[in-house]
Amino acid sequence: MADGTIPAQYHRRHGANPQEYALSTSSNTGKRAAPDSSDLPESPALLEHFYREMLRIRVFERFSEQAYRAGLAGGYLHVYSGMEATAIGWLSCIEKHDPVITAYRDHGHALYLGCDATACMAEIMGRSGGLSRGKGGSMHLYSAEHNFYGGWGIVGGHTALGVGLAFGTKYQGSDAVTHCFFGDGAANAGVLFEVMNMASLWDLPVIFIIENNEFAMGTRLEYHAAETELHKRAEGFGMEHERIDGMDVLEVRQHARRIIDRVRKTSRPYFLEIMNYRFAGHGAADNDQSLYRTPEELERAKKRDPILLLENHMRKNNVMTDEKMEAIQAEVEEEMEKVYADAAASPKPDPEEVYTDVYTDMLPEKGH
Ligand SMILES: Cc1ncc(C[n+]2csc(CCOP(=O)(O)OP(=O)(O)O)c2C)c(N)n1
Repeated sequence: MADGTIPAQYHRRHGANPQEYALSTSSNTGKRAAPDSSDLPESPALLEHFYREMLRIRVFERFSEQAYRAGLAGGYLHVYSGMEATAIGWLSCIEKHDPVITAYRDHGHALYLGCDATACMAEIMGRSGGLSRGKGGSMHLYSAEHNFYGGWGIVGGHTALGVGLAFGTKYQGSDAVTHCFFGDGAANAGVLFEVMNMASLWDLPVIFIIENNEFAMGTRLEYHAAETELHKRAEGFGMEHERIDGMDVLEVRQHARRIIDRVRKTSRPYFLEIMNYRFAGHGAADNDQSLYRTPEELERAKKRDPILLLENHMRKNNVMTDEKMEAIQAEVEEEMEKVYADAAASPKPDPEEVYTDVYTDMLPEKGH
């Protein structure tokens, strides 16, 4: 609406400004002390690293959308724009041997974990140089080398795999912690409740991370969740839980350090809800966002763009000049232009590839 308020039809019963969901505390750890990120002892080099990596995801995905519109990317494409601080702040604190798994909104996680950007783009374009040899597309980035176990399209389904990963590492005697990301919509999937129970019962070192971007496709949180503080669901499973802000990369990092350290030491699962906001449509084919949000709401959310927040932080603390920021932006643009061109030059997979990496009886030599 013109005055920036959210029309009543976008609410069910709470009536609050959807971007003002309360941040709350873990029931088990007392009051949540919000960290003041301006006081964090992060080095200028680390801030520059975060800035560059958030831009890399943002620009990479702009090119991936370009590929989709140009007909170079088939299937689905879901971008992470607005949510970058969550993956980066969190994954900056994990150990190399920690498994990571997520749903189909997976570009940011893959890039930050070190997957080659050209291989990621080639995967999105269905090329043989792709991370999954062009057979998975945007939703199925995967790299065992980086302990990144996908990239999954069945909403909520991969949470069972996440718990399986945690079971596996514990069984092997490793101190690894599994980081299992999923959306607020996925938090309603029945399988999640089954595996939360197992994780708690068996003391599995897994962190369930809800990336609550306030929407499941075009369905707002209030419409799909009877209790909108999703983290509270962990109560029923005797698990520690809390909700934090996911727009400030430094704040995410500070919480991540504390929580990951705790899970590594205790081998107890943790249920975390990170509040962020999706700037783009649900997927590249979501062309009518007016069905579920107003332009004013989006505009207001963009005032807390994670890239902007970090720029402000660096300016305020004299860590980086505007000229330097512009230089990094130009470098990232140049990098991703090349990534796009190189990925597009990668050949399509050999048709024979259709029979590799699949479990089937229907092989040509069997006469099918
Ligand atoms: C089991 C299942 N049901 C429905 C779908 C269709 N679907 C794809 S994405 C999506 C919404 C999921 O939203 P959320 O978990 O919040 O993730 P986000 O897209 O916000 O990252 C749905 C219902 C699906 N892929 N799998």
